[in-house]
Parts: sequence; C-alpha cells; structure tokens
Amino acid sequence: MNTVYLGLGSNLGDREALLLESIQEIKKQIGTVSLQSAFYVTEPWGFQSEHPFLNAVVCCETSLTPLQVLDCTQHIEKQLGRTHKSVNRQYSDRPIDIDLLLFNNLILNTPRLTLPHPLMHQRRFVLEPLAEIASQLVHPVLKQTIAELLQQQAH
Ligand code: PH2
Ligand code: MG
Ligand code: MG
Repeated sequence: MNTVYLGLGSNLGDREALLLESIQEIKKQIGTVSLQSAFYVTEPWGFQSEHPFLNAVVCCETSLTPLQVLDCTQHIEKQLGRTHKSVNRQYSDRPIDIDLLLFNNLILNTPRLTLPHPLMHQRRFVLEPLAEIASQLVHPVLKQTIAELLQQQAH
C-alpha cells in the first residue's frame, strides 16, 4: 500500500461542492482517504485574479502507482469541468486542480511528473492544510518537516 498526499484547489464555481466532489471521486478511483484537512480560503498565488481559492489537502492510501494516480487526478479534473491546464504557461482560474504533493518517500523526476511537487515548499496554500494533517512528515528532498517548512514561510 502507498500513501499519497493530494493538494486540491478551486477558484471558480461552487468551490466547496467541487472540493467535496473531488474527494468523493478520489475515494472511488484512487483509494481510502485517511486524513482530510479543513478547507482554506487563500489568495491567488503567482497570478492576478479577483477569484479567491478554496484549498485543501487529503491523504490517501492507494495500491496505484504514481503515474496511475496522475491519470486518475487528471481524469477527475476533466470530469469536474476542467478544460485547460494553463494559458500561455501562466496560471489561470479553474474549477478544480488536483496536484500530487508526496508519494511515500519517493523522489521522482520525469517529464510528466516530479515528486515531491517541486513548488510545494514555497506555497503557504499547500503547507498550511498539509501541516494540519501531517505536521511531522519529513520532506524527502529538503529533509525538513512540514511544520518547519511552514514556519519558514513569509507572512
Ligand atoms: N494553484 C496554482 C497557482 N496559484 N493559488 C492559490 N491560492 N491556490 C492554488 O491552488 C493555486 C494558486 C497552480 O496550480
Ligand atoms: Mg496546482
Ligand atoms: Mg495541477
């Protein structure tokens, strides 16, 4: 069995319903959700938008491989109405985004998938919900706990 942490984000439409529905689909398609953070209202990070985000992190026990999990999360994004990934390589508003953050202690660098998520340690909207459910988890590359990474964030 594998443990995968998934970051969820929505800033278009009924954000709460979309996060809840994505968690239902994660349970159906990926595995058992063992931990689930609260939903956090966050300001758009890395791009300008008038639409604030709702973000959350879930922990899921799965027998799937990382690429199988990626296939599933991309399928769920499409199911829930995500039409495009980015516009001119800039971030954009979206009904749902599901990112693989951590998969066991795996370090992976492939064109399709990088683990841990390469920007997770810079993003308060990831670290805050993640610290709520797994503060003592150690980042396999940075060798610091999520609580430590969160503390290093600018306020
Ligand atoms: N996702 C991004 C870019 N910026 N900002 C917030 N607050 N929440 C996100 O989920 C988010 C973001 C790229 O996927
Ligand atoms: Mg994302
Ligand atoms: Mg994404």
